[in-house]
Amino acid sequence: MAPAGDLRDWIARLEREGELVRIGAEVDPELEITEINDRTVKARGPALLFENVKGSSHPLLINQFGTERRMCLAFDAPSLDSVASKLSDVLEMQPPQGLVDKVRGLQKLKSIADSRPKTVRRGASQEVVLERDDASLDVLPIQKCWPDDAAPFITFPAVITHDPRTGTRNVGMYRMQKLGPRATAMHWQIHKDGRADYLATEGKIEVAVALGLDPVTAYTASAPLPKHIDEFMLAGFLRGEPVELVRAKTVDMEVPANAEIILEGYINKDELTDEGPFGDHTGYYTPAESFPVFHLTAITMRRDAIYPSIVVGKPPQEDAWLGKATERIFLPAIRMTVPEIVDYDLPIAGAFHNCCIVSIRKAFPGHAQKVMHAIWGLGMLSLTKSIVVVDEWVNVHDYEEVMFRVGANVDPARDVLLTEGPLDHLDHAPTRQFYGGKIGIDATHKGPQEGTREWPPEIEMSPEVKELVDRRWEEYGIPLDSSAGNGRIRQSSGPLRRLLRR
Ligand SMILES: Cc1cc2nc3c(=O)[nH]c(=O)nc-3n(C[C@H](O)[C@H](O)[C@H](O)COP(=O)(O)O)c2cc1C
Ligand SMILES: [Mn+2]
Repeated sequence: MAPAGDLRDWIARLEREGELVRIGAEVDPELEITEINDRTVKARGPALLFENVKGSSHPLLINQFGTERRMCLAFDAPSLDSVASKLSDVLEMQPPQGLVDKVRGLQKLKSIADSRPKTVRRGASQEVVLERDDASLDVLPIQKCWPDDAAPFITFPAVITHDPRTGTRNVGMYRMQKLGPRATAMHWQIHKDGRADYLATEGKIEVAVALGLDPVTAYTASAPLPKHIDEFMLAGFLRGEPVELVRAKTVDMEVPANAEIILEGYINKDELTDEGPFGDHTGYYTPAESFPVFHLTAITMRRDAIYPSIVVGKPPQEDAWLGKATERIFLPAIRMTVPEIVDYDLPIAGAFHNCCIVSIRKAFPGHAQKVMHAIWGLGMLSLTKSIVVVDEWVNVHDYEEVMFRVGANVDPARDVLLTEGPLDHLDHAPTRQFYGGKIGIDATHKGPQEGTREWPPEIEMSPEVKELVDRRWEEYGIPLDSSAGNGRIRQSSGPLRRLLRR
C-alpha cells in the first residue's frame, strides 16, 4: 500500500480502521464543533466527519491527525521514525560499491526524480468552477473556534505562492480570517516563506489555497522546509507518487488536482487589515495585528466537496501530531549538520518552540553549548526558547528521566547559558515581539577536563545479581505492575563517562 491518494481515500481508510465517526446531528460551526472536538482530541478519540453543519451543505472533517496512530496511518508507515529513515536513506547516500549497491542507489535517486509534481490536464478539484461574484466563502462551513475570536477562520489551508525572483513554489499553512464572502486575512508570520514571497513581489501577488488534500500533502504544508524547496516535492517523495497539478482558472498558477476545494485570488502589497484576536496554539489569544488581505477570484471544487478544519488551542490539540511528525521526519536532516545529535524531543506541552530536549554524543568540553548554538541557528528551530542537553544514553522522550538528569547534573551557576535571539511571532512572553531571551541547560556529565571535580559513577546493579533475580523472580512471589514507572531511569553505558572522568 501507499499513503491515501486524496481526502476521500483517506476518509475511507480511517473508516475501515475504526478511526472515524460520522456525525449526522446538526452542529454549529460557531464554537460547538470546537467543544466537541476538544473533548474528542483530549480523549484520543476518532476523526470526526460532521455531515450536517449549520448553514452549509459541505461536510466538515476534523481530528484526522489527532493521534499518533492516525499520523502513522497518514504516511502508511509503522512509525514516524520509519518515515524519517526513508529520508535519511537518501540524505546519507554514499557512492555505491558493487552492483547491488548501485542498483539500490539508482532506486533511491529515482525516488527523488519521481518526487517532482506532475502537471495533468484535468483534476477533480475543478469539477465545479465558481468565478468572480459566483464565488463566495459563505458556502463553506468555516469555524469560529473560540469565544473571543474576531471571526470565522479557515484553519487548515495549504497556501501556494511563488518567489517572483526564482519562480520557486512555496506551500505553507497560514490561517485565513474570513473578512467577507470574497476576502480573508492572510496570517503568514514574519519568519515564513509565503510572507517572503509576498514581500519580494511588487504590487500584487497571486495566491492559491488548497483545502482537503491527501494527508501527506496536507502535512507538508506545515513542514519547515528551507525556502528554496517546494513542499510538493517533499509530498511527492513521502507519498512515493508525484503531486498532480492542474492549471488554475483565474490565476497563472498550478493547483493540486486531488484537492476538495481550491481558492484562487491575489494579495495587494499595501493592503493590510486587522487580523485576530484568535485563540492560538500557544493556549492564549493572539491579539489583533496587521496582516495582508487575500481577495478571492474563484472557488473551484469537487461536487459535494468536504471541508477540512483543525482547531488549535491549549495543548494537546490535533496539531500536536503534525508537530511530532515534523520532529521525527526532520531528525535525519538535522543530523546532517549536527551529527553529534543522537535524538531530540519537542514537548507537546511546550508548543514545540518553547522547549527542546536534545541528547548528544559528547566529545569535548563545551560540546553541549556548541549544540545549543547550532539549534539556535537551525531553520525554525532557531526560535526555540529553552534547550536542555543530555548525554547520549538519556531517553529524551522520558521527561522524568530528563528531570532527573537536570536535577542531578546541573550546577546552575556553571551550566546555564542565557542568551538572546529571535523568538516565535506568537510568543507573548518576551517584552518585545519577535526577540528576547533564551536559556540553555547543560545536563550532561562533566569532568576534570571541564574544570569540575571527578564525576561520580552512576549506581548500577551487577549483571550477575540481575540475572539471579530474573531467574528467581517467580519464586519470590511478588506481584508487580511492570508498567509502573519504577526503575525507568536508565544507566549510562559507560565509555563516555569514563572518558570524561579521565
Ligand atoms: C494547524 C496549523 C496552523 C498554522 N497556522 C499558521 C499561521 O496562521 N501562520 C503561520 O505563519 N504559520 C502557521 N503554521 C505554521 C506553518 O504552517 C509552518 O511554519 C510552515 O512551515 C510554514 O510554511 P513555510 O515554511 O513554507 O513558510 C500553522 C501550522 C499548523 C499545523
Ligand atoms: Mn516553505
